[in-house]
Amino acid sequence: MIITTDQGVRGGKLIELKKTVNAALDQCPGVKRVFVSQRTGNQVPAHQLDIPLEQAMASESTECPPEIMDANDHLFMLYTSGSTGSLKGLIHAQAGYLLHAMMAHKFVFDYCPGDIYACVADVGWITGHSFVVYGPLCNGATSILFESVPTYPDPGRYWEMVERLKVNQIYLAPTALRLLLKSGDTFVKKYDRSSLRTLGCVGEPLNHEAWEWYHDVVGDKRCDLVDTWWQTETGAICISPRPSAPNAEIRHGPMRPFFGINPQLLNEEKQEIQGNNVSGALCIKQPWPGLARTIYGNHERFVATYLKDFPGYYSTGDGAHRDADGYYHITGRMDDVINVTGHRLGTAEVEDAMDEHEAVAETAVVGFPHDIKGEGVYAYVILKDGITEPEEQIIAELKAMTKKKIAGYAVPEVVLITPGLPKTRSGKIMRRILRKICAGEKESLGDTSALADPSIVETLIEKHEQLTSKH
Ligand code: 7RM
Repeated sequence: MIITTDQGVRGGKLIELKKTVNAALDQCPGVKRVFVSQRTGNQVPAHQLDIPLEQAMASESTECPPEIMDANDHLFMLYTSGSTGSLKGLIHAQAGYLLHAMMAHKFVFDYCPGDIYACVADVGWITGHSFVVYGPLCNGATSILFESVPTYPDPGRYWEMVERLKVNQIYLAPTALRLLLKSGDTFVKKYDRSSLRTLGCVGEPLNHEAWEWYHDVVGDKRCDLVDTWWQTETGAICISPRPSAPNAEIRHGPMRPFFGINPQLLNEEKQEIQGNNVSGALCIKQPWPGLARTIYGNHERFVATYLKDFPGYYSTGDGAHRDADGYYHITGRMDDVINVTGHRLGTAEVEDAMDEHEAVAETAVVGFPHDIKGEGVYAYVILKDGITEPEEQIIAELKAMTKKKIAGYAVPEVVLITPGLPKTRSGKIMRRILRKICAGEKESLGDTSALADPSIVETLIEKHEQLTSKH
């Protein structure tokens, strides 16, 4: 079995993790050797069974005969940090996981023999496991490994790769799109992208502006865009458009359930909400092949985290909307829902409305304690490069846009213009930190070791304090 950590598990957490693994090893007399790959250079505590992987590989043959495994034997354990709580070692098993990863790679991306496919995610994220390694390998695909950032040496990096390697399918995160669209269209247009057929995206809600840029500029309006929804725990893609399906329709949002997935929206009474044009807690009704089997060493925690909130369902923790035609749209994490004078607001909805502003590259919205309204809306906004319009004017326009597109109660009380946002390495905004900053609780930010660039926190605190001292 291979144990990996997602990118959130670094520094202090990595040491904590290795201590946990070492303690577990002392209890497992069956384990003979532990190969350790020192990728980050962190000084983690060693165990007497540890052998450096690189050293062991140097003396081995490159031939590896296959081993027959049982369907439910462990395939890998992925340690994931989550934004709160201690580390969870999620276990994925052999057959079900591989089947799901293989089918999703084939049918969602419309992978055909001979195609050249690139998933640019970090291998340490579940997206890398399922869609760089296991899914493509099961399909015998030509799969590109990408180990860099989208802006080095310049924001044309992905598209240069597409032209040079004639990539047919590309899979990336919304955070990369929002970063790249800041620099305009020239870096895209200077490369030949005619090989591209399917454009994939995963990790966070994909706002309309980024969807259109990806579809219209990158894909020249002729590629299928698959905004795919899934989680570490679900193993592979669960809700997404499927270009290979008969009568496939490609529109904005993650869309329809993948084979074997039965999504349901549940209300606060824990009942299924029937019909269309409704919103609720996104749950999955029956188990499916790719579902993680357990949290290593703590099955009770697995049950308590995923199966208790809505008895009889797997609880995803996300909110979703089922539109008039029965398609699904993710509205964000349920914990992030803001309650303004009794109105429940999904963060994705407000962000999507503001992202339409032509000066805006990216936004993050959180709630902050408000004496009268219960919670107020606080918006962090990153502007595109080269914007000359005065900030005051942009802020006024953003407020007007949210009012017009959603309602008066959705208008942000505060808009803070910032050069960056606190993100994990898979590009997820850590809203917990943003909530603490605007609530003035900078002393209790909690664990920030999962951040790609921790220095942004100081900048945000400074900007917030400047803004509040002005009022
Ligand atoms: C694959 C992955 C899972 C969480 C999930 C959502 C969010 C992922 C989308 C999305 C809106 C999407 N695994 N999420 N994909 N939200 N639209 N297409 O990201 O375990 O790291 O994260 O990511 O909140 O619960 S993960």
